[in-house]
Amino acid sequence: MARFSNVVVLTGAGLSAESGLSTFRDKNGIWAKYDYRDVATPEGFRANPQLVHDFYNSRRRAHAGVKPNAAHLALARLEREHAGSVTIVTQNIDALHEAAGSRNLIHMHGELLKALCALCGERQAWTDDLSVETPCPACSHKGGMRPDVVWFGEMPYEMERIYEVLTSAHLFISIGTSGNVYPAAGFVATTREAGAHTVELNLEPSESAHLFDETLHGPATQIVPAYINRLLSR
Ligand code: BJW
Repeated sequence: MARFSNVVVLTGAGLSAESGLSTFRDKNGIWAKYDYRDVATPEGFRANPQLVHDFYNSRRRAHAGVKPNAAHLALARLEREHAGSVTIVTQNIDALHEAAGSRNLIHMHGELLKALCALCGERQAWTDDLSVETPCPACSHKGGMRPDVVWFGEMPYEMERIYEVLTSAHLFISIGTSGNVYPAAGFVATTREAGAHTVELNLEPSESAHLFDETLHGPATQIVPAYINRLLSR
């Protein structure tokens, strides 16, 4: 572990699957029920904002009962016990890393429990349903409220800070992501070029599995705590 001072962890939907949240591209995943163009693009939102609100309202309601699993807890332990730095870059919009106790966390695709006013740019913590009639608490206008998430064609959040941590990483761990969506899918190549040791922990080999120095395949609640135990005891 001594040679891995800076650790960067990229997480995806597979990490939260065993907490009861659906992934996107698995057989029964979200994209098997919805066309991503309707619910996860700015064009889809312009065409039918209420459909998009209903999609995120139902995910926000489902989130109320979910709890972090053993993999989220192991990552929080890594941050607490590792002598160097640990940064989690998550593609997940759920709040399970925070609930597990992770603090150095970047939500690159936004947060389900926040709303953004497209008219005044204000962000708010949000647990209720949203609709086209919801007034913005900051500017009072209706029609501008949207989930604070990053849709296809939009720039993911905090990219400058993310590339800073990626290029100074000694160890890069990718967990529960299929490697289909950029720029996150390109992070392994960036960290490799910068000299990091790269590890994939996923149920099955991802699209980019060949780019990793080490791969471990199985359910996150088993392989993540086991890998982190080994890392911390080195
Ligand atoms: C388990 C498990 C268990 C299951 N244990 N594992 C052509 C080339 C390159 C790029 C593009 C291109 N054409 C278009 C683009 C850009 C586009 C893109 O990548 N498209 C691709 C489809 C090709 N990207 C964008 O538009 C992004 N913005 C952008 O690029 O801006 C310009 C830019 C340029 C340069 C630098 C920086 C920026 C924005 C992407 C926004 C993605 N948004 C979504 C929805 C919003 C959030 C939400 O509603 O939740 O984010 S899409 C969806 O996919 C969601 C996820 O965060 C994201 C990634 O999915 P993830 O997490 O990988 O889930 P799955 O389901 O795919 O995989 C789960 C994995 O877990 C599987 O492997 C399972 O096996 C595994 N698993 N159970 C362990 N128990």
